[in-house]
Amino acid sequence: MTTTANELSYRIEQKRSINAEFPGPKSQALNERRAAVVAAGVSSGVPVYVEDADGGIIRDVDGNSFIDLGSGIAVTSVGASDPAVVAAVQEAATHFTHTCFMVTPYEGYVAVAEQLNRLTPGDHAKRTVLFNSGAEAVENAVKVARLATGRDAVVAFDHAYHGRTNLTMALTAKAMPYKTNFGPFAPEVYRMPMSYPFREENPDITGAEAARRAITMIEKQIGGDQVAAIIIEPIQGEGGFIVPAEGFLPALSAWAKDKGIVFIADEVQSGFCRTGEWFAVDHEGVVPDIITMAKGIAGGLPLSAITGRADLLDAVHPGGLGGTYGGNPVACAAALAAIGTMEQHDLNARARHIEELSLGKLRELQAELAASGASVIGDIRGRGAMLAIELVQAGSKEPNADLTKAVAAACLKEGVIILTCGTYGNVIRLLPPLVISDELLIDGLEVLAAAIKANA
Ligand code: PLZ
Repeated sequence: MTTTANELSYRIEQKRSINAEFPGPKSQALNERRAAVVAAGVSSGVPVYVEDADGGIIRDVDGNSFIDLGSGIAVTSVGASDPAVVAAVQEAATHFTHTCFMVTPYEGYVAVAEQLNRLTPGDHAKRTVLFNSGAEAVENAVKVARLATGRDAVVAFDHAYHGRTNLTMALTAKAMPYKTNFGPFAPEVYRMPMSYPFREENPDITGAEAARRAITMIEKQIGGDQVAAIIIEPIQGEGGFIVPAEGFLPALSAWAKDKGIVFIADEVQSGFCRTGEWFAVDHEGVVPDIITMAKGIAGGLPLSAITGRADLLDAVHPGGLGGTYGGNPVACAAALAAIGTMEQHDLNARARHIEELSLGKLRELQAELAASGASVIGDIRGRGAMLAIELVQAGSKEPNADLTKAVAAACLKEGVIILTCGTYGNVIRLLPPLVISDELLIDGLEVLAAAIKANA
């Protein structure tokens, strides 16, 4: 039986409350300690330190309560302290925190694989392997594809983000900050044009035509029979929440199938109810050969996975896949609990509700701005609780990164945590926890609207 989101309950008061001066003294002291010991290469968008988090609220060490519209980059979909996840973690940790599945296996790993094989698209025979991070899942999906096909080339897309390890840096499109000076990069990675409806030269190009454009380039530059895998985020995350034109993904996956190319959907950011379906490919009925998952999968614990066609995964020799921590027992317990919460509270429906509520408000704002001669919202897009607005110089399509930064800063000042993204740094993205209350979400959206109006 499912219950409605109205029956969600919270431990911390779900209310924004900010002192005029923050970071407060405790966060400032921590920032000083940090500067002396933590490498400068790791930066944080928000200068306060967290003490507690629940539902749609993050509370800092000085008692400020922020509205969380980022979910730790799409991770805490069930909240940062979902009672079911917390209880499962506590129970699992009481028994054992680690044994290594490659040494002495345990049930949790098998149970997670059963759930992922059930929830991922397609009713073909599937196999699953568990890892720790999204990048590690991507690396392994490519390993499997190369072994199973005996081919080398991997196709990725413009605006793609797949991680920060060597191969996944190569797959990632954006140089700064992800790649600059970190090379040389892994070979045999080819980049193809994405379907990016807002920025197409020909605004009438269909999804199928955009797929054909990429396929023609693959055929010319690589040859379809040389390609091991095509990897794509069905909705691109860091690159700007780009939703390809309808028909793009189905055409690409159909062509891949025809050529014996492994079609990998990177659902690290878009998976697990985020878009109002279990996976973003579900919106167009696309069935990937391998799907990569992480982030939302385990309610905040580090866990990632690849699930794919049994014939591909089982082609790998015993011992060919693994890792010390992959499928850690505490993380597996958290994943089983998080999936339970998603089903119990029907978080897919909740994500669709968030979409409806937010899009209405954002479109009103766009019209209001246009009427006042400040049309800085170039595009509003996304699905479910993975929504974005692309900011431009008024009346053009010129990216407006300065405004984007100013808006995020203005929101933070009012106690609303908002993330930005995009190849051109001009996209505001909304990734609230799916358990956020309507009141809190509306409050956050109103702060966002005011910040855009004030800075436009
Ligand atoms: N694939 C689609 O979104 C991670 C990265 C933030 P890891 N996205 C957030 C940052 O600046 O590091 C991501 C993703 C997609 C792969 C990854 C990589 O996942 O768990 O960060 O390795």
